[in-house]
Parts: sequence; C-alpha cells; structure tokens
Amino acid sequence: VVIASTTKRVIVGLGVTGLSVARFLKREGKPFSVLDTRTEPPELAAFQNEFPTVEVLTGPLSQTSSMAALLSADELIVSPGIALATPEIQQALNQGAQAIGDIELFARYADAPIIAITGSNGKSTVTTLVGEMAKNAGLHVAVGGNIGVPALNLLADANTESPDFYVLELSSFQLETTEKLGAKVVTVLNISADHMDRYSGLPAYHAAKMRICFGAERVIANRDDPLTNPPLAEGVARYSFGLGIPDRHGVGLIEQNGEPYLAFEFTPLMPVSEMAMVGQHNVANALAALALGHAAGLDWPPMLETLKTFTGLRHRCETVARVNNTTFINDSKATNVGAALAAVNGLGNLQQPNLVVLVGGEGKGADFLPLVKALQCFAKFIVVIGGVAQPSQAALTPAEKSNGVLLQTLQKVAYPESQIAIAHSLEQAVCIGSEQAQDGDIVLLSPAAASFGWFENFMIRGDAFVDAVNALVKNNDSFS
Ligand code: UMA
Ligand code: ADP
Repeated sequence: VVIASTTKRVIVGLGVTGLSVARFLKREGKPFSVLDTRTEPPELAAFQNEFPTVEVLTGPLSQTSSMAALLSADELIVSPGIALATPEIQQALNQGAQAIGDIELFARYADAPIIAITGSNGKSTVTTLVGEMAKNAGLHVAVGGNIGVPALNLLADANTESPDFYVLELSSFQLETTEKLGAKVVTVLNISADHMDRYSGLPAYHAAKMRICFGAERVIANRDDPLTNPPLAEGVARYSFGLGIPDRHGVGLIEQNGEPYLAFEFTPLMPVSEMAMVGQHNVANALAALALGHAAGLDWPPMLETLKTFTGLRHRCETVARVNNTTFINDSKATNVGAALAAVNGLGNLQQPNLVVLVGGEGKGADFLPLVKALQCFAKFIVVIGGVAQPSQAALTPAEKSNGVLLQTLQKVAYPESQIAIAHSLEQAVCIGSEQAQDGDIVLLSPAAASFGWFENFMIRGDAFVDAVNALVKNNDSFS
C-alpha cells in the first residue's frame, strides 16, 4: 500500500534560498507551494522555467490566497530574509504549522561532517579560509550558506560524490529556523550589534547565534569575547582562539624572537608577519580558522601554508589605489558598526588623525556611538553617504533616517561640523575624500551600514567606489 504524503509544505520567499528549497523538495518527491511578498521575486523566472505547473503567490501575505495557503500549511520553509515575527506567519504558527529553514533541511540530509561558522563579523573570511585550508590538505570540501551558495545546493545527488566536509557560513536569520544543526565543529566568532531592526535587542540576536551549538560535537569560543562562550552539555569538546597567550586546546599569540607568532598551546607555529592578510582583526580570523581546522582534524602545515598566500576577500579592507600618497581602501562589506570599528581602529593613527571616512547607509537600528567615538580619535574628515533628507521631505527612506541618527550622534560628541560633508553620490564622496586627504592619509569606505537606498548590495557599492577611485587615478595621470 502506498500512503501518499499529506504534509502541506509552503516555501516562503523566492530568492536563491527559496529556489534551492524547491529543487530539493522536488528531488525528494515532496509537493509544495510558494509565496513571496514581492511582486517580482528575484528567482521567479528561473522557478517558472523549472516548475511551470506550480503557482507562485506573490504580493502581501495578508491577501486572501496567500493567507489561505499559510493557514492550511503543516510546514513553512521560511527564507532568511523573512522574519518569523511577521504577523501572517505568526498566525499560521498559531494554527499549528511548523516553521523551519533551509539549513534545518540541510542538516537533516547532510551526508558529511559540517564545520559551521557564525558571528557578527569575519564569517565570510573565516569560512573561505577554512575551505582553502581543507583543500590545501587534499580534502574535498563544499563551502556555502550565507556566503552566497544556498546550503541545499551543496548536497550531493546521484551524480556527485559526498565531500569530506561541508563548511557553512550561517547568519542569525538562518539559525533562527534551525532546530538542531548537529555539526562536527562550530564557532561564534564574535558578537556585536547587527540587524537590530529585526531583533528586540542584543539578547535576542545573541540567542539566535548561539543556536549554532545545538547538537555540536566540538565548540570553539573566542577568548576575547565572553559572549561567544556557550554553556555546553557534558561530552562536548571545547576549544578556543584569541589574541592573547593560548590556553589548553587553544590557539593564540606567543612572543618569540621579539615578534608575535601564531601558536597552539605552548607551541609557536608561524610568525604573524608571514601572513598575507593584514590587520589585527584578520589575525583573529586566522586564529579562528586554525582552531576550526585543528578541531576538524586538519594538520598544521597545509593550514599555515594557506595563511601565507590568502590575501583576504574583496570589499574587506581592500587597498584599491595610492594617488598622490593617499591610500584608498574599500571596506564596503562593513555593513555594521562592529566591522567599521575594526577598520577604523586598525587603520587609524593614534598620534594624528589620518582617516577620511565615507560612512552611512541603512544602519538597521544600530547605535553609532562606539564608532563615532573612534572617529573622534582617528578621522580628520567624515563624508556621509547614502542620503540625508531635505527638511521639506515628508517620507524618509531607512537610509535617510539612519544617516539622521548618525549626524545626531556626531553632534552629541561635538565632532566639528566643518569636518563633515554630505555627499549626493559615491563619486562625489570620493572626490570630497580625496580633496580632504593629505600626504600619507587614507580615504576609507567603511559605511557601518547596509547599502540599500543607493545600491543593491555591498558588492555594487564597493565596485562603485573602486570605479570612482580609478576615475580619479586616470584624471590624475592625465594632469601629471
Ligand atoms: N524578501 C521579501 N519578501 C519575501 C522574501 C524576501 O521582501 O517574501 C526580501 C528580504 O527581506 C530580503 C531579500 O528579500 O531583503 C532577500 O531575502 P531572501 O530570504 O529571499 O534571501 P536570499 O536571496 O535567499 O539570500 C539568502 C541570504 N539573504 C538574507 O539573509 C537576507 C543571503 O545572505 C545568502 O547568501 C543566501 O540566502 C544563501 O544562503 C545575504 C545577506 O545579506 C548575503 N545576509 C545577511 C548578512 O550577511 O548580514 C544575513
Ligand atoms: P561577515 O561575513 O561576517 O560579514 P566578512 O569576513 O565578510 O564577515 O567581513 C565583514 C566586515 O567585517 C569587513 O568590513 C571586515 O573588514 C570586518 N571584519 C572581518 N573580520 C572581523 C573581525 N574578526 N572583527 C571585526 N570586524 C571584522
């Protein structure tokens, strides 16, 4: 007797995640329907091409057809961009539906050990590093998650071989809808406020991040950030990383021959100066990757070789050009205060302010005060990007609102108004930045905010910065 599956599944969201879920369910022979609040979800065309007979309900969830689908569902597979707190989703949950996400589905079906990485900053850098280290060790790894490739797309099918490891970058949004990841090795790299427009506060965001530890075999904490240290069940092995002297099962820094070395317990491994990445935050990232690799069973030599050649990812403190002895740095991926703070503290000169900082955009409800205090020490000039509303304007965009808060915070610490400019485009911001910079200064794009408003994503914003700098270089060449 064949019992037909009667579970009613609804995929909520048709971005890359929603499409990956649809393909996965199809492979598993499980029927589903699809909703998206956008009138033209990004993967609609690709979906319709592959699933011509499946209807996609687009537009507000409150409309009758979408609401009916939600209220009759047994399982909602919710994309990370949609908050579980959305009233229509809450209504469905109250009617008895279960909400899960793509990572929960992935965890149920993954056929190789998972190394999982979350945290407020450094996730993509550490995820990529661990992937490269494992490849250097001769292993077959599949890298994905929040870094761009939906995790379900990594699962082996009949035609592909299972990898030795899955390496996943996970966001707090993805972890919210994950019941039990059951990874071999996990870490929360650091915790600082981000996405405060979606959480009631830091405790709720922190709790979401900590879900990465559910079912984990080995957990790595950051000794420099107590919020990364979870309470663990007996039998879960604990490792650590941090910029101080290592402890048992820990990696850290040891002084040897007058210079700092990356080290494991009491053993120096390699001078920090041999790393290809620069910046103290990247030393922390390198240590985290070493700890993850070690806990996963990798040998030190291939991991250390990787650190000698890996120069870092694009849009993260990336040096673009030097013009008239001014250095232009693209840190467009600094989409929160913690990331921008790391760049400003790392590149600022304590003796004399040396930074012209391009900052602003959609701040996601952040408190800018910690960054503004650092800017007071290190920034000789600030260019606000992303839009500031005119007094006559009635409806403000999120970026305009957020930049208003940023300006107020600068006012609060009495940052001189004569050292602030408001740019109307990124090109103009780069020109102002270059005019304000003097010999040896740095023009730094580190927005502390998401790009929305002016740009579709941080990569397009970073590319626009690079283009504007290159135009400046060209102009400069034609005059010299
Ligand atoms: N959206 C709607 N209505 C919907 C569904 C989504 O308006 O019905 C909006 C969301 O609010 C969001 C956007 O559409 O602004 C994208 O949401 P999505 O859930 O469809 O996202 P995907 O395109 O599937 O991409 C997601 C991750 N995006 C988010 O979490 C917002 C990608 O991370 C990730 O690479 C991808 O899955 C694969 O796993 C991006 C990201 O910005 C890079 N992540 C945040 C971050 O890093 O800070 C968490
Ligand atoms: P994520 O994937 O968590 O956003 P990335 O590696 O893409 O992390 O880096 C994002 C931003 O955070 C960049 O601006 C980068 O310079 C900064 N950053 C990277 N690592 C750290 C760290 N360990 N602490 C603070 N900021 C960091």
